[in-house]
Amino acid sequence: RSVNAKVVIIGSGISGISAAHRLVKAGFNNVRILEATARSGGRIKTGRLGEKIVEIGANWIHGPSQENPVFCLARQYGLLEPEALTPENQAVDIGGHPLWVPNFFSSSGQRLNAEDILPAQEMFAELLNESSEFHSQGGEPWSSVGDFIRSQVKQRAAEKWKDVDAATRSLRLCVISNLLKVECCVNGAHSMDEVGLGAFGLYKTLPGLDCTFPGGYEGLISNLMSELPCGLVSHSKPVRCIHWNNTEKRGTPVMVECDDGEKVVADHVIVTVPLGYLKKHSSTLFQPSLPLHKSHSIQRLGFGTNNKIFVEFDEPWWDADCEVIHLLWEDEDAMVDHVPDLQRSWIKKLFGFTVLKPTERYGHVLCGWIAGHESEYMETLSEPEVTHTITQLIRRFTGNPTITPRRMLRSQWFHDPWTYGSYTHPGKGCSQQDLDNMMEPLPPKGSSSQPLQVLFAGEATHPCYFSTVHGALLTGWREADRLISHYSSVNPSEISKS
Ligand code: 6YU
Repeated sequence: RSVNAKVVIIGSGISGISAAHRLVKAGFNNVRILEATARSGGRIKTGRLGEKIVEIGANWIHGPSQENPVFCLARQYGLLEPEALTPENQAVDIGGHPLWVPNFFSSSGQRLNAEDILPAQEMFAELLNESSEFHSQGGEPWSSVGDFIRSQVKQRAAEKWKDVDAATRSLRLCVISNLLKVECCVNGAHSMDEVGLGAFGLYKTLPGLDCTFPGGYEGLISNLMSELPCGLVSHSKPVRCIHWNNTEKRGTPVMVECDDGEKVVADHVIVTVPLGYLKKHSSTLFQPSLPLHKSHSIQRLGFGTNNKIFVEFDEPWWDADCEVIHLLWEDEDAMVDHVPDLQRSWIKKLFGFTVLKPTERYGHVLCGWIAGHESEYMETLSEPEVTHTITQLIRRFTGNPTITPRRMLRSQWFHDPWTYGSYTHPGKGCSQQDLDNMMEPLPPKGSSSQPLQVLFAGEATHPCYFSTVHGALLTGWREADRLISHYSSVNPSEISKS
């Protein structure tokens, strides 16, 4: 059976590709993807640091186990290492918090003992877990995760650490600052003061120990693309405006206007552009404008920046078993996760580095993580400036004035005009309703005009796996299924038997 309805998908990231894949398999023969850039993959983007494969965008399969469609596809395409496929790996359930072996360095050039850090780490982990619970309790005593954590650390430190000497207590509070910065990266937020406490628990994790793609995440994209008909994706084709409820051409209610002037008519459009792009352009992208509840949710949900800075060294300055390096600023016992002066101290926002493993494949490559406005400012600096600042930082924290990186490569997601940031988090005052509003098709329910003219997919539209590749992929399938079930039940005149 084939379906002739014209479906235009805007964006060739994982959600657009997965929607097209599903529709084509179900017999839709008039599907086209319009993609602004010259490549497919969007925020899945594999690059090179010298000879080494590095991920500029998505890094891990979060929760690689049976329920994760990215894991299942990657396994099917043979893209994973044997270890990731083992039942043991799939069964590990750490609630999204990786158990990496850490090394700690301080701003006065000291190596710190992991045992001295542990009480602060444990308290922070406990508070993150508690933060997730307000969602189901139906009340939020503080509006943001940052406010909650700070107030509770003050209270609990006064009780639990009352016999601890002042220097140790101060160090532990510096650890809290560092862990708040880690969370800014995890959430893609400028500060944890901007992440809503009541909605924090909406995000759900899957079992499985996070794994990577040894040949690059883009292998997933190229395998999926190879199963689509040739010419289905038009690259370098930015969309400027989606005219819905369009009466100009009878029968096709949507007209998509491209930057190059081409006008593409469609029965249905699936919009997969990132939330960052919607925040900036939704007032001109849709004609007529979006319903108010939808545009309010677009503004309420958060979309911040998380960037990576890859640095390669001739020799490691960290332990052989180390998986993550934390940099603790000794003047940060006020539990801060943002800096007062971007130009002078943006680098203080970088929480540290993850170590690329295995060493046989990567040599000595670290990935620095930096979120927020400090990260956006970093994007405006030249590569030599960033390299210089990173070099000074490492020399200071190790106390070794000779360490010199061999190469550097950083991402610049905020200055990507088709993304404007990295991924979605629930902002203050957000609730499940905002994610429901994000995925609601146009025209809204109850309207008398032709249904399902504009559908919405993309990571920001997933109710519990937002900010991830598997979430994005599932939203593409969800919107494809919406159309498939529409044509199998409601509108048989659109279906021609082939
Ligand atoms: C994951 C991970 N990961 C790191 C970094 C980033 C992201 N993610 P796309 O943007 O891909 O596609 C849209 C397309 O639309 C695009 O090609 C545009 O060019 C195009 N477009 C835009 N405007 C257009 C126009 N006008 N016309 C035509 N085309 C247009 N996810 O699973 N594992 O390790 C990471 C990470 C630096 C930037 C990530 C990770 C997020 C994913 O990359 C992302 O969700 C999907 O790729 C998006 O696909 P898409 O199709 O929706 O959009 C509470 C709380 C919770 C805490 N959350 C924790 C979760 C942890 C998130 N982890 C992220 C971590 C890393 C490191």
